Amino acid sequence: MTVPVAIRKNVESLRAQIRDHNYRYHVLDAPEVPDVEYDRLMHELQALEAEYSELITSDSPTQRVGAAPAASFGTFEHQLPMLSLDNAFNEVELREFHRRVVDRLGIENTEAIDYAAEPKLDGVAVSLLYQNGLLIRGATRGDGSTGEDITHNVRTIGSVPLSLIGKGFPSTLEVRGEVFMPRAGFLAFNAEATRKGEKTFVNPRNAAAGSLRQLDPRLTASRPLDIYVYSVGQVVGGSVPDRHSDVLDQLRLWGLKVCPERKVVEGIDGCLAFYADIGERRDSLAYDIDGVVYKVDRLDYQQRLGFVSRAPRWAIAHKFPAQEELTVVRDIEFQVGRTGAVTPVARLEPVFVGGVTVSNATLHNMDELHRKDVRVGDTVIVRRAGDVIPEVVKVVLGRRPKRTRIVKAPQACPVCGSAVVREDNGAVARCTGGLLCAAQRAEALKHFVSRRAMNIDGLGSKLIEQLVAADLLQNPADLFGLTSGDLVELDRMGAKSAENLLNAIENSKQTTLSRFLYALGIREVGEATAGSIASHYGQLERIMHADEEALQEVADVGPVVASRIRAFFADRHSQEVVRRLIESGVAWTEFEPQADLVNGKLAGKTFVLTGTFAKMSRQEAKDQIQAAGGKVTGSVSKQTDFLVAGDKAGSKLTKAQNLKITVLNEVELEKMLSDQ
Ligand code: I6G
Repeated sequence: MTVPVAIRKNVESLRAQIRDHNYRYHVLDAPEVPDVEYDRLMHELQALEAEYSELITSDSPTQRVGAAPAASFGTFEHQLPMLSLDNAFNEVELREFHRRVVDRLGIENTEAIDYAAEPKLDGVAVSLLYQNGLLIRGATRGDGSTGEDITHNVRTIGSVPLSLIGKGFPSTLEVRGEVFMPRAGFLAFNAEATRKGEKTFVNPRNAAAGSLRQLDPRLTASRPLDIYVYSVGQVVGGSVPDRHSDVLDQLRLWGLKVCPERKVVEGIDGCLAFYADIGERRDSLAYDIDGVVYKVDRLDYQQRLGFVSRAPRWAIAHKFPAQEELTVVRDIEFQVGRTGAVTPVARLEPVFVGGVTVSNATLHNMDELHRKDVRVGDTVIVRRAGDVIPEVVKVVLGRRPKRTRIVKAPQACPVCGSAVVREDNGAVARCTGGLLCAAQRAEALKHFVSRRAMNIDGLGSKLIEQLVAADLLQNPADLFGLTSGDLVELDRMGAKSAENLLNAIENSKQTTLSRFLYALGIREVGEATAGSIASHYGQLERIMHADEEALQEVADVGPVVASRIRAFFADRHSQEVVRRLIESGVAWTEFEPQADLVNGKLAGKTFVLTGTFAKMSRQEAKDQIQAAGGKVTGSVSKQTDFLVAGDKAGSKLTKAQNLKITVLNEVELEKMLSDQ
């Protein structure tokens, strides 16, 4: 049966639309239609292809997960070897690299070298081969000469185009890049695997490698994998631009996804600034990286520089300090947190990881301790990523000594001796001592004074522990009764430090309702929830008297949070603390919420703040926006209404501009706030 021309045309049109949506979603990060519309187009195409199977082509968007499970992977010979990169572990080694480049090229002005810089992703290197614009092969690096044929698996990655778009691509084009699993996808995958009692992955890199190594492409398709391409390999029947940075821009126009953090920098100072900038933002990137890569931008220079053994002379990976290391567990002890949760903590042989020496690592809770089966004497992998508390990732079973000690959950609180109960099916052990427990008291106070809560400068953990131990602080209200006579009795506290601290305590009294609520440390009430509640009610009295049903009208507040808030304010002791705090002079501006905020300009508006502001801190800006009914989130998306950009705004600004989001400066924000 011949297929009617109208059907053929419809199929072609559906494919073109789906490819365009894919490109906008994955490569431009600016989807144009909601997911339901995409799904509708896909279903329509699937239905037509089911009816007219002769229309199916290998690059149809329906054919990502085509192949049946394989018995093993075939091998694939790389036409051009897939090289590795030399590493620089510090500035001296980087400078030596630059010096070699300059000397070999015989260039006088050392700043005259442009480098194309980008983050080095922690994933799996792959090669993608396009023939006449169609993806015909995907392969791993392997030993550099021979890799594994993983075509069926790479085809399942949404951001890998099955066919190139645009014009002028070479008839044979090989691109190389890194397949990775974004952190959010990795955490969600592991959470689901834990829930199902299945194997979890140690880190996103292993998750990406394990997912690509599946013999059944349907399994790979179910994993949240992504790709950034970073160079070209074989190019036949066409050409690419003569600068590496332009090559990447061209690849993007052909539909391939390149890292948005890439940048051309000048000379060694440019490289170092890029390294510092990415290093600072490392933890807020959506994916794990282990360094940055610099490549001499001019391809004619690359050609002149050539290769040494298996690495190019024109590129180097500048590594960040390792985030994972091996060490030995000396002991496992229990710490009591603000809400009484008893957390197992591994005491470790000190080890240098993530740029600092680590001697303690959390084991999170009893479930984790059992699941990971960590014992005293074990060698473990410890991870410290950015400011996150170091954690024990897993035990290296091959190094388990004959004699190890298994640690059981305590029956009594290690600090106050109160009974410990088990919650959440035994996962969480909790001390029942409440504020009678010195540990819970100290933690509640540390939270109360913290930067995002009452923001009392100079009152660190050690000092609070001393004040609690000296019985000078029973609860947050006692802070406002401290005298310089109390303070000078403490270790290493002179009259001047005491005076500074008392000033800081005094200055903290003028606050916002949102900060005050957050500072109270009500269980499940984090900063965002406190902000929503404060905006909704505007006045503390109203919150204290709201019932659970009313509380659930607040965005983000469900039955559990509502019951925690109710229970907190129903408690006589909490009421007393709140009363004393207010009597001591803790104050904020109250407002009429419904009239002001529901009709106010900022109600329902979502803001993202980036860069450095001249007059106010980012936190102050956030507080003011929330107090005016707006919402502040951390990342730019199509849901964002305004990006407020301060000095040195980076990728968020670019993203907002791409998404055509209104960008405000600090002055414009102030005006908007004062117009309320
Ligand atoms: O392993 C690599 C990671 C990132 C690379 C690489 C890269 O560029 C951003 N570039 C080359 C040329 C090579 N390996 C060989």
